[in-house]
Amino acid sequence: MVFMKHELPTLPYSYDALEPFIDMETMRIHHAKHHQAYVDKLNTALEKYPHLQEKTVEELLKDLSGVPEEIRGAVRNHGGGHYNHSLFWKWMTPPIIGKDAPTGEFLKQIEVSFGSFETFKEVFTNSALACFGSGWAWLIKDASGGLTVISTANQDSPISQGLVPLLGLDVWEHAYYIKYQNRRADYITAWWNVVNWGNISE
Ligand code: MN3
Repeated sequence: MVFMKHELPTLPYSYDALEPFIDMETMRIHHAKHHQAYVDKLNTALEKYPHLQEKTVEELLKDLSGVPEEIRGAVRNHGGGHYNHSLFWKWMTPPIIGKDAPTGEFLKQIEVSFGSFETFKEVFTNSALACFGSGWAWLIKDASGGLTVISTANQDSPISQGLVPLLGLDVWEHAYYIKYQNRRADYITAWWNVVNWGNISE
């Protein structure tokens, strides 16, 4: 049996590609240090459990109760960190003029669920601001297919609750402290400029 180690995905852009909104130093440390640490600690947690090494991180997180109690917390935290960040990088892109909002069917779904794109942004921003301590704000699709905004603590992933994350924002201080210090609101405002609406609409 081959031990399929979890690996740090390469970024789809360079560390300085999201400047000036997300700075190069933050991106470098966030990806090469923080995300790498989640990957390493997930692999370490799985060392003693060969049957779990064949599963994808998504499969592990969707069925945390199937993970032995001894490593459940580690899989939830580090597996969640690995999975959430892998999505997070893809949800961002160097800012493209004129592509700063969703279009087509996805825009329609947002309008049905929130009334307007501007209202959605407000609801999502407020959720990201209100998230106490470390966590994430999410746009998710629920079981009935409706779109909702939620937040989760730490690295808890919506997929562990049976929800499909369509967009997520990391509001851990490590995501913004170098450039924005305690100004989470400024980080969120800047982040909207680098959201990859093309990717999310798909
Ligand atoms: Mn992070």
